[in-house]
Amino acid sequence: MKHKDIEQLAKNYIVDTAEGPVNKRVQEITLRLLTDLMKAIEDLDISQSEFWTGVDYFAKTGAVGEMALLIPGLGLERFLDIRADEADERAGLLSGTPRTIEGPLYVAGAPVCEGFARLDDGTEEAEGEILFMDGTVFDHNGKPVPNATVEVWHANLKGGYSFFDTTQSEFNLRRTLIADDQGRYSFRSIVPSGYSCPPNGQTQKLLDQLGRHGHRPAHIHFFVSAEGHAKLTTQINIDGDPYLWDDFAFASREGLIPAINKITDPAEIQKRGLDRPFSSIHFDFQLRPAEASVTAEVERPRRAA
Ligand code: MBD
Ligand code: FE
Repeated sequence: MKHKDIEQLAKNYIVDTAEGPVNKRVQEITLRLLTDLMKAIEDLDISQSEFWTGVDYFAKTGAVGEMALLIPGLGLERFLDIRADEADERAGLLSGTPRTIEGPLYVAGAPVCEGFARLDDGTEEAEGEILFMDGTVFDHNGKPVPNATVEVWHANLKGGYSFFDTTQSEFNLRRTLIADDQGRYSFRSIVPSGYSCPPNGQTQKLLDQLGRHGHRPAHIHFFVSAEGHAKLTTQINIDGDPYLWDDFAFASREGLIPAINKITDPAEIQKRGLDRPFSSIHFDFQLRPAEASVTAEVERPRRAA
């Protein structure tokens, strides 16, 4: 079938059939996606069996709760960020800490702590490397933002996230930090491991067909927000991870890979009340002004506990 005929057919099915009130935006998007899909079926001569395999794939992926994992794996979540960066750039607002994807594993409602928090419940302390991280939240003029909110979440040593990994304690490795009156935050935790897609899951099943791996380098997620500033969604990477520039979700960015320092000085160790060396990361956030909110606040379904 010719593309022109496909366009007419899709319009017949979606537009000409309307007899009640129409949500024009939904109609426009549905028509476009349907038309493009029909063209792909035609151009690639997708068989009926292949078509139903695809339908079943998406149905199962949704049923097991992996749609929001497949999206970053296909690069779509990163693509949305590239477009948000372009919009900020057009508005003259592309500054501050780079954004990078949220991913599917945020959970709202983490305990709120002022200034400092310990994120880990101690169960992996002996096996893991103790991490201290601290920094300041600055505004676009380089002024500290008092009492900024820093939400932080990361994986454990097995690459699992509490809530989704029900073997972990409630809100393990998740906190909402309120920065002090000089915009400073700090926390103690353990250095996380990288995440891997469930090996028998739906996302990995497609990645296998594409000859791709499903690994992420070790990382720590943040939402940084404050009144009058655009909410920042970002991550930092743990430097040295073999997957640092080979992330299945394409989220690594220059500017988000702070130095991780091994602290061996006995005086520093004692000061933290520890008996062995630990790792330390210093990382400052810089927020963009609220006018950037055209692209700042992303609404999506999120888990809450
Ligand atoms: C993660 O931890 C993550 O951050 C993303 C983007 C996808 C899967 C797991
Ligand atoms: Fe993650």
